Amino acid sequence: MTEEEFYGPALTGMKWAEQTILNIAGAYEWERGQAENGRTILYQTSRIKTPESMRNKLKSRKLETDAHSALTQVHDAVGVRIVCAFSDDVYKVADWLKTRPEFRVVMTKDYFAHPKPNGYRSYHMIVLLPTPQGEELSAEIQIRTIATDFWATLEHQLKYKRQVAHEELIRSELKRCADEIASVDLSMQTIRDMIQGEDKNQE
Ligand code: 0O2
Repeated sequence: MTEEEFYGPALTGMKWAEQTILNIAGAYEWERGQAENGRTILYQTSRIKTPESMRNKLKSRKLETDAHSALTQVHDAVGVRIVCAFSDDVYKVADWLKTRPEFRVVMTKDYFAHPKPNGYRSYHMIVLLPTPQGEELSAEIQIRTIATDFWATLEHQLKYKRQVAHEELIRSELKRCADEIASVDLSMQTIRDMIQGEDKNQE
């Protein structure tokens, strides 16, 4: 089933919402004039959730597997991921996004402050955007460090494998890597703060 067949006329507004969020986040550096210390946002990715993945999610929650459910019962049919270098930048970008007039932040989940038991770390925001078609659409913005994005991309592969040899070992190794990544993220942040502190002292 194609996106058009599954989401129907709502797809136009969904694509508009996806592009609007990418444009807003893409303007962060310019609006904040922070480029002199290196880019805060390294890259962004985005997607409209595939009909197959959406139907599986709805099925697993025992919900109707149609477009109406997809757009009202779950919030990540439209998803944008923002990847930063440093942990502090994740919160700077999140705080800035919360002030944007183009959408309303209706929910946040801080998996950095409260990592999942498997080690997943990320900052999630559910936003509501009024579309030019006069509807209100929800979208999920995930903000991560590059190191946690690297981890989540590999861990995500487990989800689509029905049978994985040595699954227990893989999960415990991933958890160990997640903890090491959290520690490296903290050290990198500390080193950056020291370097930038040096700059300020020399001014
Ligand atoms: P995919 O394939 O990335 O789309 P909600 O969407 O708010 O109704 P949910 O799904 O519990 O409820 O929200 P949450 O916790 O914000 O998670 C949504 C998305 O975050 C997931 O979408 C993943 O993209 C990511 N995510 C959450 N937990 C994990 C995790 O443990 N590992 C990885 N790698 N990613 C995670 P989907 O629909 O699961 O998948």
